Amino acid sequence: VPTALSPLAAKLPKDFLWGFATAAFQIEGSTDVDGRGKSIWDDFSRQPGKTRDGGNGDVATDSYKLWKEDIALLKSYGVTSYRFSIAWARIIPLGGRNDPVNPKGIEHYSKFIDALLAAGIVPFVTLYHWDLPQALYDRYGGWLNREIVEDYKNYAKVCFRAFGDRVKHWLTMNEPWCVAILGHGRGVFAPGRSSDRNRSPEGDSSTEPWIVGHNLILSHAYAVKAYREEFQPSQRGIVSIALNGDWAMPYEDTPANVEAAQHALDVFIGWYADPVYLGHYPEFMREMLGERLPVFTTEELAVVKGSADFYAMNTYTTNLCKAGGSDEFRGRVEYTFTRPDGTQLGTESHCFWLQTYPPGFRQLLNYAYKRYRLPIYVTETGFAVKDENSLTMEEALHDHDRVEYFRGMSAAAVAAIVEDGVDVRAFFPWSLLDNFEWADGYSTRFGATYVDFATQKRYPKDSAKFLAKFFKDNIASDLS
Ligand code: GBH
Repeated sequence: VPTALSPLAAKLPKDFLWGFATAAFQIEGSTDVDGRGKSIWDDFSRQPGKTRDGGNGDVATDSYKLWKEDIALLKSYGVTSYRFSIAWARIIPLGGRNDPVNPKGIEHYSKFIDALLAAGIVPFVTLYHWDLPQALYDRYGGWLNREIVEDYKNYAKVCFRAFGDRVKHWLTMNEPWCVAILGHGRGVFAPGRSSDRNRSPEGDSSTEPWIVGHNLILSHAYAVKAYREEFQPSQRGIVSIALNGDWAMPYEDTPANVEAAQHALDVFIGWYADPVYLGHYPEFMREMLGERLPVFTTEELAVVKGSADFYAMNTYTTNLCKAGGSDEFRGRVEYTFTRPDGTQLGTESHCFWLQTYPPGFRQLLNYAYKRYRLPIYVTETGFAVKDENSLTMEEALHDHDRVEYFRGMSAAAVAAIVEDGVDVRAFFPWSLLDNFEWADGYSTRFGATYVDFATQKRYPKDSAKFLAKFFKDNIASDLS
């Protein structure tokens, strides 16, 4: 398989980070081990009808127990970094600022981090990937309540204090859009709130997502302030927030559709990135939501603006955007993958929201770099092969469509770096393993490694081999 960038192109810099990404609830299992508190995903995923196949997070890939195997696997792929998340409820089982810290939780991640470093792998840590301590939801409604800002900050500080001597790359949270919209608008993710009474006994989809988003931004920003004041001067790490966002392309090149595409970017990305990097909500969101969009005080804005050291990009696909939609969660834009001539934009996946389209990724990198003006770390990108779960393992290991996806996405990143001058510093495919895919349960596989859930054995797919070779060939080393 040819993987060289091009005979003339320079190699990626020696300190370019590549590795896989995971999240605690999707891989750990062991939900009642070593003093872990409950998270909002525990009961949610155990409730009938919440996941497609009835799967829950009780075992997942058993990585709380099999962590040494996971590190051996990472090492076999030659990664230089690993992005994983810490379960808040393992560190502070009841979540709050006055609740006790669990030494066993600290110990687990501490030895995990030590083992990564011993294997030459840079730990890249997410503090919050959707597994809110249940106790905070029961106590005051979790992200709906401004109280959480103080509790989240306290949790983050416990982590900075315990791990910051060794962890130099932090993400405060993963994809706040998903927490707000999928958790408190559509109700498809925990805590499952929605105005749709067939789905949820409580919730108000017209107001709650915007309140939750606001509290997520404040929580992020005050945690970063604490890091910068109390830890960064000695620990010298960097911190950001991982934002989901896919490239938005006008369905047809008309002014209305060009505007629609910008509105999609405003709601998916700008909702968070504009306050954090530019110091204000997008004008379009204010227009769309009026008084439903909360307002930052001057003092808060000073904390929010500039509260990230780099841009952390989670991106999977490109959407064709048409004016005239009514869904506020998508910026009142209609999405499609079908071009005006009836052809599909890219290769279909197992997810309704995902097709392969690397040129859009290159455009998104350019857009984010121009607008937010910071180095970009690609903290997630990945593909679920259509109907992979109904294949035999032998068949699934030859994940051709995922190989082609990553071939295209890695080449697009390189083109953005080498030809467009975009400062991209990391690339983390989602995911190391097939794992608990939230509302899809185990019916959708995103792993570059196949997991046989009956035995918990791991088997590299062709895509893992492709990625390992690609980065081995294309990152400069002392030898090359
Ligand atoms: C990531 O989210 C997650 O971080 C990760 O935990 C997950 O396992 C992985 O991707 C694979 O799903 O059609 O308007 O409902 C993916 C980002 C953003 C993708 C929202 C689906 C749906 C938009 N997601 N998007 S909409």
